[in-house]
Amino acid sequence: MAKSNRMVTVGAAQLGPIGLNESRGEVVDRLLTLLDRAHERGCDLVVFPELALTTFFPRWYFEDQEQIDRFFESAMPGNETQPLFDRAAEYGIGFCLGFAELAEGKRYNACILVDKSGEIVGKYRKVHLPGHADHKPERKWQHLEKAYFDVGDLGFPVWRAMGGIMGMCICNDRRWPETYRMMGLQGVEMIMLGYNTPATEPPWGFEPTHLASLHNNLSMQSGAYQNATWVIGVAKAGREEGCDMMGGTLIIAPTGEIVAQGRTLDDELVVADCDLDACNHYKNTVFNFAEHRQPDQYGLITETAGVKLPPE
Ligand code: ING
Repeated sequence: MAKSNRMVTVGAAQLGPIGLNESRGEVVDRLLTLLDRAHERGCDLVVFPELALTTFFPRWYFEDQEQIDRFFESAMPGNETQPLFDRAAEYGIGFCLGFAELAEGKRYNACILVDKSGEIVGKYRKVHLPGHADHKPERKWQHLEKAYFDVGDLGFPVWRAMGGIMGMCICNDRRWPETYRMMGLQGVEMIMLGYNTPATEPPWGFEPTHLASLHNNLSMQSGAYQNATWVIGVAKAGREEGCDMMGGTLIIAPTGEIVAQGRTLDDELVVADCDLDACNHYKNTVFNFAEHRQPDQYGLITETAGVKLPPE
């Protein structure tokens, strides 16, 4: 197929489990293998999951800070991640990478967008931190993102890259319509996101297995359609240190249609041709925000965090 000049061939690079003691080098080798495959498949862009360099460490309660900090990157690229930047630039492939960022004494669940020349052109820090801040010893596993990470302080930026307007978010962010709308109001054409999502045990305990997929797909498909943008959702999947995490890697068009999806719970590259011009129709019609939105009626959305019930 002749590529339109705004066609981006995307590789959603799903990861299987990362062991608690798996080294950065071992993980980067897996990322490089997926990057090699993306090169063979003619990809322009590769999207890796949330916290793609380590196991999902908020699953455990750690007593002291240096135990926690061994999961964080204080430099990006660092020695272990430099090979990823080098090979991607050699291939002329951009990539999105999720990692735990230690910066100026703050700790973020972050991701970066690196362009085809190997330059970091964008960074996002996760705003919606799910789970709990205190140790819950009674639980099968913890979900201590509120303890280990600071709330992201960069807002929801977008960047002109890959021939279009690109945005990022992370995992729980994908469940909140505000996330997509903030980027939609900046003209976003492709939102890249990674996630680590338990298949049956969200932070509050067991749920029927079919709901994980329903809520994953529903959240991302509606975000795509309601903001006329591509959404690339990439899982860290499989049984990671005893915790079954869902797959469900998806490439979703601005119509809300799933155009490609993951099949396994392992390292897997899911590829699709994404024409950024496919956003134009809905941005100019049903979701022509300037023409149809009434922001003076939406005050509650930014006035309050919680519910304001009507008088009894
Ligand atoms: N994980 C999960 C997510 O939002 C979760 C937490 C699971 C919330 C299931 C609700 C339901 O996908 C992360 N890391 O945010």
